[in-house]
Amino acid sequence: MPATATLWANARLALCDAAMGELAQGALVTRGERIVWVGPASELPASLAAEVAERFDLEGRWVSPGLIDCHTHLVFAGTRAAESAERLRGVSYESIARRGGGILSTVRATRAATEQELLEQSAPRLEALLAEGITTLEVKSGYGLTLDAEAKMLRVARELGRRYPVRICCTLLAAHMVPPEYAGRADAYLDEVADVWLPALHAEGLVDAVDIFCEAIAFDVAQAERLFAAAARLGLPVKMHAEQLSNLGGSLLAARHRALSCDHLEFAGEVEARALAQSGTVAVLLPIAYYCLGGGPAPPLDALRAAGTAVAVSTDCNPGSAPGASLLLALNMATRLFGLQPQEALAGVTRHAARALGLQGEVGTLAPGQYADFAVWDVESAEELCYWVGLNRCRAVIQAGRLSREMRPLRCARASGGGSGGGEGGR
Ligand code: DI6
Ligand code: FE
Repeated sequence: MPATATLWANARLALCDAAMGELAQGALVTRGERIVWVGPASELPASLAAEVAERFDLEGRWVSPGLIDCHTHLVFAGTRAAESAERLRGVSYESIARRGGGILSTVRATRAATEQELLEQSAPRLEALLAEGITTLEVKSGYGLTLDAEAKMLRVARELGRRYPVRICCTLLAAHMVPPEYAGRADAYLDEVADVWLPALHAEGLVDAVDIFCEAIAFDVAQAERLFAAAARLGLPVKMHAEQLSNLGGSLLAARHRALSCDHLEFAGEVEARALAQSGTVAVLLPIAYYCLGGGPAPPLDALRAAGTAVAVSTDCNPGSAPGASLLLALNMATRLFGLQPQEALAGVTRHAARALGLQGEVGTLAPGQYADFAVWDVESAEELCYWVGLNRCRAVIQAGRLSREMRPLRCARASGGGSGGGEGGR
């Protein structure tokens, strides 16, 4: 039988299992796209060692699952730098939205962009995330707000997933804002999205999940309920932007519908935290948006901890409230601004982020059967991952079993006749 496996030896493994365990002298074996074995190097079965065709010596480096950015609006056109400057002069995010700026300003730019332009403008943001060890990310629509423009955004997201070594989950967020064509007719718009656009886009294979912005400037709880019912009819999971700027009770509805995640949550409290824990809904915290909107209450971390809610951390990469494409920065901010411990933050961009996308059986932990998605870091620990501000210590990225990125070379050798020593070169 030909040797087909790859051994990743001499690693410090952050398993990101339920106990957030680590293996100091660990090894991983991958075959094809999957991990087939993880354990202490000394316990590698001889039968498996015989199958190893290629051996990487990670020289004691720290290895985590590939990071997961579970909430982004990465595909959009233009910027809103001028609005950001206005906010610095004291104009609020909501008042800019109410006069037709904000999200609707990005809607105008995104509608006007061709598919190619949208792809070219979004690619650098994706590249920045990939350089930080991200191997899975979610991309939301929501800047098209016509059937065609929403489809265009989702096709661009799918195309990015084909062109780059990354798994992209596409979320329909047509319920992001009421478009000008439906001004004053939010119910009619929502019903069109739920009853016509969602089935059509789903039939085209463009939708993995459905999201809604539940907020006074966007949609209310009754509208969210109708959208979630439509998603359920198609067997699609749901998510919600909830309790970001006020508390409308969205997260309680999301919990009743067993949403994958409820995101933002600055205005949530103990009742919401318990409801999310009971429904297994992940609380996704978005510290870059919190930072850029300039304060207000922080998400109720103590209540989330007390309730046992799974907490994820994400960039929210978008042109308005979170113009940033750095999950490492979000990690640092989650610890500094929200008080997460580094191990909680690491769980938030691995195992819990996977759950926020319904992918917990596939990614987010280092375990046999999972996709072989992992990142090699020039750091000592999770503490160090959250510690640097604007310094990327990612050394290499492996996505679906393939070395997709090598910032600095790893030591690799082809096993020839059983010789799997750590010699340099060999590739
Ligand atoms: N909440 C957010 O943080 C983003 N969308 C949303 O519903 C902001 C989107 C934007 O300002 O463009
Ligand atoms: Fe968002």
